[in-house]
Amino acid sequence: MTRRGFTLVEAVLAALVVGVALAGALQAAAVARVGRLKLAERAEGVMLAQDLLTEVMVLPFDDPDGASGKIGAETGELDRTDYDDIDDYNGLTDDPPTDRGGTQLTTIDGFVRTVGVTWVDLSTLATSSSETQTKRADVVVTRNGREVARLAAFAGSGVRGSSTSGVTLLDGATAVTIK
Ligand SMILES: [Ca+2]
Ligand SMILES: [Ca+2]
Repeated sequence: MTRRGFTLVEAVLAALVVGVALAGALQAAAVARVGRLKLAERAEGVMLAQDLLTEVMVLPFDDPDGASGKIGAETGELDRTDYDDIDDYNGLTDDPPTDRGGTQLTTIDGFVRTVGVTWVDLSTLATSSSETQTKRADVVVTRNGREVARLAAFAGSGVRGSSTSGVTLLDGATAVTIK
């Protein structure tokens, strides 16, 4: 018996093979796209973290009106436009991320920045509940509730000036943690 072409079964099998190959290719493309989006999200998150950490760390170690002995904004300092020392930012939630003037920093939805500031023991870098001469600021960036980037920096009272030249960045302080 001579064969003049594909039987129906062969045609169906061929279509299946093509279909499976196409599905695999589409899945690979989707995975690549998710990977690209994740990278873009991470890059944006790190940028947003660096931006806010810089805003915090250029400020004086203590309030210009005198060290208050507590972490947090002083009386009458209601928002970022009033903040004038590092620890004023403790507890800040920036949602959506904006600069100090209120201009939104990213067009990507879902990003939120938070800041925590604590005293730390300089020798151990452990958090201290009582006043020390060193403060640690942590900026955490999340997107849709998931942590994207976290940056931390340390400042010592004796080495701080009014400019960034006095900022003390200890080993590991500038390490970017991406999750
Ligand atoms: Ca202050
Ligand atoms: Ca303060």
